[in-house]
Amino acid sequence: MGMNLKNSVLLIIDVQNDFLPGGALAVNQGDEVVSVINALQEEFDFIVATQDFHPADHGSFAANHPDKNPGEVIELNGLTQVLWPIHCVQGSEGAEFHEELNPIKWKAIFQKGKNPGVDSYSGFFDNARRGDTGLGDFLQNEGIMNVFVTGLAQDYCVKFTALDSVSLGFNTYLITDATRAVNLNPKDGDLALEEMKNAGVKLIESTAILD
Ligand code: VGL
Ligand code: ZN
Repeated sequence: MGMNLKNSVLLIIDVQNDFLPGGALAVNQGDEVVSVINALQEEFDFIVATQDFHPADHGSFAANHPDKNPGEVIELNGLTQVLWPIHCVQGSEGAEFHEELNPIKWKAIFQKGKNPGVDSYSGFFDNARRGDTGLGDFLQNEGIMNVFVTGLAQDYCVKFTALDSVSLGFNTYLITDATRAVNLNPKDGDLALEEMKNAGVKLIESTAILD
């Protein structure tokens, strides 16, 4: 192992069927992260997953706004909101984790996006930074100091989770080959990497841990 992983969490963001090829909000090559994450899981004692988990009437779904299409931007209760296809609805197959992702060592699953009035990209807080999933306190109470972020999507939930992790004082890494971008605009993934790097997120490849 190339790194000391004491007091570290492997954070797996939203590796759910709707974000994988064939899903409602498919991330290109999103399925390629699964084998990398499974290999990483062998190196960590402490693993936590997040799950995008929307009610059917969620305000981020274009279908819940007359004459709106996915990709359009609206104001939702005072916040700028990109509209998405219906995805990760509570109880649906699309909300389930990829069947090959191994959940055996997971300490907890934090669900987000349950409030229909506000989206929740970060695994820590909703986009208004009012609702708190409890993930930050959970990690702090467990003595976690280092957060290694993986999963989907690089330019949305992964980015906002990593930025919040830094802001909460965690030493934060993004494992770049364990994430993929939606790329609504073709450069979004690269811009997200830049933004995370500038905020103090350390970009590493899985080989830094697996070698
Ligand atoms: C996500 C868009 C909408 C994500 C979730 O997991 O990155 N993106 N909901
Ligand atoms: Zn969502």
